[in-house]
Amino acid sequence: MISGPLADAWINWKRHPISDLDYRNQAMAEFNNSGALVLRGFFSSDFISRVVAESVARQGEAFYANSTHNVYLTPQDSQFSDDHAFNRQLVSSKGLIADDQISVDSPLRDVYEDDRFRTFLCAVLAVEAVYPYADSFSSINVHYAPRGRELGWHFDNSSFAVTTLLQQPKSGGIFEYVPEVRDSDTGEMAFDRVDAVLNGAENISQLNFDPGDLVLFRGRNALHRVTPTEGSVTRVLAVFAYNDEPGVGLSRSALKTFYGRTN
Ligand SMILES: O=C(O)CCC(=O)C(=O)O
Ligand SMILES: [Fe+2]
Repeated sequence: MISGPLADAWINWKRHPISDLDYRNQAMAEFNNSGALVLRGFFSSDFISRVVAESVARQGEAFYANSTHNVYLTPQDSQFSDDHAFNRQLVSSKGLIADDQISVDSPLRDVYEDDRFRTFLCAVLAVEAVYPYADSFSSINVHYAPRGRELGWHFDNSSFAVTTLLQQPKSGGIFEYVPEVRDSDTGEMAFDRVDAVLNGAENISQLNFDPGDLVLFRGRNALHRVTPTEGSVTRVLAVFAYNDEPGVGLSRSALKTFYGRTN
C-alpha cells in the first residue's frame, strides 16, 4: 500500500476539496462577508475519535488560570475607574494544555503541518504564509471547559483563529459574538459598545458548530465569549494557532499567564 501525506485520513477531502480553486473562492467570500466560516464535517470520524481519546486522557494535566481579565486582555489601567469599560473584569475559568503536551504522532499535528491545509488557510485569510510559533507552547492547544467553566468576553490579540470542537457539552458552551465592535487598526477602543455588550444591551449572535467542523473566526475586532458549560460532559476544543511571520513567540510573562509556566 502506498501511503500519502499523514493528513489524508483526517480530512473529508471529497466534501471539502480545499485545493480546488472554486471551493477556495467560495470559502474566501463567505469568510470575508461574515468574519466567520464554519466548514461542516471537515474532519473524519477517525480524526475525532483519536483526538478526543488522546485529549480526554490528558485532561488532568490542563492548566486553569485562576484570574480575571478585561476584554482587551491587557493589565488594568488606573487612569480609568474600576467600573470603566477598560477595567471591567471578566472571568475565564477554562483550562488548556500546550503544544508540548500534545504527542508527536497526534492527528492534530498531521493537520497543523499539512501543506494543503496551510495553503487553504493562507488563501482564505489573505496572508502570504502561515508559520508555527517559535515557542513550544502556542501552536496547537486543547481547551477544556468542564461543568461551570467558561471563557469571558474578549477581543483576540491575533487577527484570526482556527479551531475545531472535539466534544460538545450537553448544554451551554455556546460561542457568542458581536462583530466589528472595535477597530484595532485605528485604535478605536469602543468603550460604549463594550459596556453595552457587558450590560446585555446589544444584540448577540451565536456561532453554532459541532465536533469535526472547522471554524475560522476573525476575533480581533469582534467581541466574543463562550458561555459556561452545563452538565457532566466537558467542552473540548482544539486550537490551531499560526503567525503570519516567522520566529514569533510569546514573552515569558505571557507564557506564565496563559500556561502557568515558562519551560
Ligand atoms: O472556545 C472557543 O470556541 C473560542 C476560543 C477563543 O475565543 C479563544 O481561545 O480566544
Ligand atoms: Fe477568542
